[in-house]
Amino acid sequence: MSRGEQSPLAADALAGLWAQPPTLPTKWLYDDRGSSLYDEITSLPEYYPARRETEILRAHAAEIVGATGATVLMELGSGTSAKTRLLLDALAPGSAYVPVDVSAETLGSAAEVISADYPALRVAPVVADFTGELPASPVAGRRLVVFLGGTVGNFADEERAAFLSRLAADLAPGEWFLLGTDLIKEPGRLTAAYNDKAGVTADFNRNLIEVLRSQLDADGLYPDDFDHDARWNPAGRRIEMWLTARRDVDAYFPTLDRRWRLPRGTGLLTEISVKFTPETVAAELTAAGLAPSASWTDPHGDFQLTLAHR
Ligand code: AVJ
Repeated sequence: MSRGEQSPLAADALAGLWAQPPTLPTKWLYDDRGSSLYDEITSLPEYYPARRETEILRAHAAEIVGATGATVLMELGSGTSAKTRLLLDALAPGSAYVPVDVSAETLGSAAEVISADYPALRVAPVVADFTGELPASPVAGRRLVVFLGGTVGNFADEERAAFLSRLAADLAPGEWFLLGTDLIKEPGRLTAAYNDKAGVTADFNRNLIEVLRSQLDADGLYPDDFDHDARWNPAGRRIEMWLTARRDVDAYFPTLDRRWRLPRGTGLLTEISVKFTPETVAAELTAAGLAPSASWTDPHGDFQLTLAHR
């Protein structure tokens, strides 16, 4: 990097750490270690969303893919692609799978495993940050873009509206979008899902401090100086993950030539996870310029998949 230029993390740190409240874009939680910790989270007893979404896909994947006639399945934030297999199983032979993820390592190994298990499928991974624009598909064909896991809840309300509108604009008429959303439920179950007994979510959250320390060469930053804190914000209809300082934090970022102070008891907002009702999902898709055509929930009514087309 030439003089005066900043890494993307440095630019985000500069914009977020000194804001009130201090915050950082959630994508920095998902480095290779973070992605693998998130993977662990998905099998925790308290973390129901992944299991519920899998139940829905197990019951309805063929119906969903069949309704679209898509030959290209583009997955945003594909991670390890475990749930995607249920959709891939329903694709016609000769179709393509285009996983899109920020973690090159996660993407590479997932793509390799999928290629080996699905010889009739063309696998064309794209390393990209889809919080910007939708990456162009390396393969031609009618797309079904899927965004699973409830990850759309990581976007704040205005960002989410902008993201959905941009996505709608990038789809051609007749192309499809499948969205996974977690539903509002009893707050105790919501907070438990983000505050597991084994402490995996706490490690996942604190990993952000290690990302900052190692990638920006920071002095005076220690993951153990932060408590993991997951709160339900009923007005914002969202879970908020915070890192709360256990003592006065006084760190130095040589690349930014700046001190960062976080007084004991105050927090850094690291992730939000917005929760929905069937009505808010439909309203948001429609406002973005998409036409919701069907939706499915699990028998507990915990999670929802919604199919929409352009
Ligand atoms: C990956 C965004 C779907 O919000 O439930 C899980 C991330 N963070 N536990 C979510 C997460 C802490 C997860 N998403």
